[in-house]
This record gives sequence, structure tokens and C-alpha cells, in this order.
Amino acid sequence: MQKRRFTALIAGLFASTALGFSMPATAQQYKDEYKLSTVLGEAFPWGWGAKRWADLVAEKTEGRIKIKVYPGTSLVSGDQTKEFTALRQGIIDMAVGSTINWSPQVKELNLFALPFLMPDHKAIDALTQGRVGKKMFDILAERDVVPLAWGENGFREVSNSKKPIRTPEDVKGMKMRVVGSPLFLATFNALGANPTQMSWADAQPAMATGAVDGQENPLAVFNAAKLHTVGQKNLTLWGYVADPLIFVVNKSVWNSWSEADRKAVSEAAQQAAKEEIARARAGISAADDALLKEIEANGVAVVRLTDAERDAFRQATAGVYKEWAEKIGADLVKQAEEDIAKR
Ligand code: X2X
Repeated sequence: MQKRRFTALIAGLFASTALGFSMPATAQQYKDEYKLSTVLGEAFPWGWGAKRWADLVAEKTEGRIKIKVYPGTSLVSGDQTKEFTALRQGIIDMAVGSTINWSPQVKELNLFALPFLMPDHKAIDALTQGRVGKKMFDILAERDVVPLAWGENGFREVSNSKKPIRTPEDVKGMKMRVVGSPLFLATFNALGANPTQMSWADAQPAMATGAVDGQENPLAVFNAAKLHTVGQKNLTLWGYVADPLIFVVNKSVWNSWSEADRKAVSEAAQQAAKEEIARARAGISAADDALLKEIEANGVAVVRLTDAERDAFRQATAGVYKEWAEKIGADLVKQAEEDIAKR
């Protein structure tokens, strides 16, 4: 501990001198280990990305910053919607978090959950890599966190144990598990479903016992969580929303690091995020549908909607889009629509 502090101090001094800054007044207090929160573990692109970030940081800071990944949002007893608050409070040092799980605290993050806003991966990139993404990082930076990179959970496809979903009519009365944002309740209510909010930890037993009929999650999650083993035999590719991930550090933790170490953590986040996005998108496109094939081989009936069929879902949820666009901020939504149109 003493030795590590001393090493950190020396590293800090070198970094400051190299950059021409004056010496820090006090020694930087590095923790022995930093706690990084995620929902999903290493078997999923999300958890893999977090571990990759941790490993790259250890490498680039020569062990000065050691990170332990806590999947299952275990630092907040599995309650995903409390992750952002815990991060602000310093109960969590770092996170790779979904925009959905932080949207109860940061209303602008609901943008990505507006039904049928983003038609494809290019549209996600147009937002996260453009002025909209920058605006969101500015908003987050005012809330005690330092956002470093965008990752991806992915397009959320709907599955259920009852029957193939092809029309909004098919969803009527279905008991659907949804994530902890009111916008998801609104969307499924508009479709006439019977949605219930619950954490991911509670979702899997609820599917196994039949307490819920269905859920929505990206294909990479569906497959790695083996949702076909908990009755999810029908899967509809409707791509109605996608949730990006955000790599962040608590601001006081960030401020405790030397310039050189901050740079290393930031570069590590960008690299891990890029590699994580590639994994999140693997096997689900027309050019490479290996993951989809695997899902079908597990006995899941996959419904691919025509444009007209997809449009029926868009129309059924148009009122929710309109109402929530106001809540999120009409200007931000307009910018997003423009940037998607120009992609
Ligand atoms: O709970 C979910 O559905 C998950 C794992 O996708 C999120 O954390 C948003």
C-alpha cells in the first residue's frame, strides 16, 4: 500500500513534469483496487468489454490502477436502476453501463429507447459518434462522472414462450418483462401487452416459471443467457430500440489520478469499447448470421418482419414516441432525427 502510493506519487510527478505542469500539492491517493460495475458478465460482449478495459488499464498503467469487475450489478444488490446513483456517490468507482439503466436519473438517455428511432447500426453510430453523443457526455460530465467511450448492448429483439409475434395484435395481453425505465412500460402498454418491470436477475427465473411470457434483449444476450432453455421459443427481429453502453469513471476517482494515468484509462476505454462493439454486432447481419443460426439451431423460431410489418409496430407506438420526445427534449430528438437521416 505504502509502496503503491509512493509509486503513484512518483508517476504523478513524472507525468506533471513531462507535461510542463507544476507539481501536485499532495500525493495522489490511489486505491488498492477500483470497483467496476456491469450488469452482464464475461460470457456477454458487455462483460467482456469491461474485463478488457480493466486488463488494458492494468497494462497501460503498469499496475498502478487495478480494477475488479463486479457483474450482476452486485454493488447495488442487482438493482440496475440504482447503478448511476451509486456511481455518483462513489460506492462504485467505474462502470460500463446501459443507457436504459441510467435513464431514470438522466432523462436524455431515454433517447435511444424511442421506439423505431434507429433503423440500423449506422444510425446508432450517427448518434453516439456525433453531436448527440457529445451533448450526452457533456450532461453526464455535470453529474459527478467522467464519460470516456460508447460501447453497445445492441438492438433489442422481442421473444416469448407463447406464439410467433408478427403484428401488434399478437402482443396483446402478453406478460412481458421490461427493464426499469417507464418508457418501456409505455411502449408495451401502447401495444396492449401486460408489461412488468424487473431486474435482469429476476427476469430469468420469471421466464423459467412462466410468471412472464416474454422479454426483449439483444441477440447476443439472448444466446449467451440461453433464453431458449427458459421457454423463449419465439423470437421476432423488430429492432425497435438499441441500448448503447457508456464507459465511465467517478469524478473524484478520476481527479485522484495523474494526467498520464487518466490518459491511459481513457485510451483503454476507447479501445475496449471499439472491440466490444464489434463483438456485440457479430453474427447478426445479413453478411454474417452465425449467431442467428445458432439461435435457430437451438429450436427457436425466428420471425423476420417485412418493412410493412415493422411499420405497423411503429404506428402502434407513435404516440409514445411523441410524448417521450417532449420529455427527453424536443431539440435533442430533432438533432438525432437529422443526424440519422444524414448518416
Ligand atoms: O436488463 C436487461 O435487459 C439488460 C441486461 O439488457 C440491461 O441491463 C439493459
